[in-house]
Amino acid sequence: MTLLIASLRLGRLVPSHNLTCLTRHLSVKATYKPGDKMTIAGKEYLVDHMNNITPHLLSHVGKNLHLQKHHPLHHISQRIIKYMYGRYLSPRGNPLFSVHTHLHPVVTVHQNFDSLLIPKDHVSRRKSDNFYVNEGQLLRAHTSAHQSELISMGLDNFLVIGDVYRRDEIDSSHYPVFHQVEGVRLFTKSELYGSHQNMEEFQLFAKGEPGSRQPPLHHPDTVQLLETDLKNCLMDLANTLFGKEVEMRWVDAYFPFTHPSWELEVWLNDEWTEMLGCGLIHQQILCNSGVSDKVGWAFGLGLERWAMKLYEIPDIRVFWSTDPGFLTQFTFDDPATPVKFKLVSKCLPCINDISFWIPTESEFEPADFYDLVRDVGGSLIERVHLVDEFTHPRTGLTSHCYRIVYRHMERTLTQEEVNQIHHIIEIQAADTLGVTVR
Ligand code: FA5
Ligand code: MG
Repeated sequence: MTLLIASLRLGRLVPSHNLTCLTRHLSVKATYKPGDKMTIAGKEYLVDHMNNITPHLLSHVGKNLHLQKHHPLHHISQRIIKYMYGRYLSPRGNPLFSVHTHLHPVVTVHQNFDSLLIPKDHVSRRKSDNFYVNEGQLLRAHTSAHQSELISMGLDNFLVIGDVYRRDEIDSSHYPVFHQVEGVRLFTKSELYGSHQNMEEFQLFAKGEPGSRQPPLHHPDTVQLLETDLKNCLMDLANTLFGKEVEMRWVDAYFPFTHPSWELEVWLNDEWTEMLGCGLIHQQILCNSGVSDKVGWAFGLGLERWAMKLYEIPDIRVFWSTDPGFLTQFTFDDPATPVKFKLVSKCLPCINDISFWIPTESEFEPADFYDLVRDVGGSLIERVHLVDEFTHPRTGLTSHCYRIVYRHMERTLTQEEVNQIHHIIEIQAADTLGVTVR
């Protein structure tokens, strides 16, 4: 990353006459070429043509905010663990759930997609949506990537907590790196129906076609019991963390790996915000993992969203701040300490638009532009989104206009500072994406 940008992030200013040499430096941006080795969280990987991990993104890997002692993501994950430990106990009074917080973020395409029955042509596999290391490996897009291997290892009740990576748009509740908590709970027939006197009369599965090779479908009673246990678990978690009055609602959803599936939304920053996805684990996944005699549920929640609600943090970028004004607000040992985040200063944003013609012969993806903007502007980028698109009636050329909202977390940026970064983005976009800035 250049001196200019690094200095801006540290809150210092570099005189504008440095701009020419800095932009020249930027245009020979370091990227990995096929055959190169890339070190990710202490492990070396061979890069191929699929690699799209930018240096800026790479600088986030291994930070493990969820493991940093006084970080809000650590506090809230401790509270979720404590809640799950207390809720599900063995007959001897020990917690049923095991907790996995150190699984390496690079996973195989098989783990992230195939093991979860995500079809080969599913849009979620696209290069424009993920950060690939090479053809066979990527930075996990969700903690569900670990479900199958942990179930195969014989685990019935577990949480996975870790960093996940997606080439999403940036706004106050989306960031390309965030943290998820995955919960999985499996039941044998006697665990699910054990409390019924006439357990023999109940069935885990509905009667299928004789001789069918399809995995069995859940019996409607099984669906009912699993759905109730899952939803109560998650609503009680929300009530435990946010209080009894919190407004929430269930929305039907679709995931290839659960059926039925739901999302839980909570009223946050004046809108309904999706806090988690969940559902009953597709029986095929359990059969493939060697446990065809059990049924179960799973959920995946976005830790930042939960922490934003709990601590009233208005912007997801705040979690990456190393500013003492932020971190000292969370310097306490008991994770249950009630605290509401106070914005150190609400610095004003600066908004600049960029318009360009898309090259006719290229497969231009907005995600490539979003990465470029983030790579140049780092944490100064609050939001980048497409505001206008049109095709010229005569030339057939398409133009995109993107709005970039710049905001420093600790001070107000000057228009001149923003113009410098904006100019570098224009040069880089022309250089690396082949667009023609208008
Ligand atoms: C999933 O990732 C599924 N694996 C969840 C799941 C697990 C479903 C197990 C069923 C069974 P989704 O893409 O909706 O689903 O993400 C889950 C949660 O992560 C969201 O509800 C949201 O809270 C959070 N999230 C998603 N994208 C972002 C983002 N860009 N920034 C911050 N949080 C995000
Ligand atoms: Mg979702």
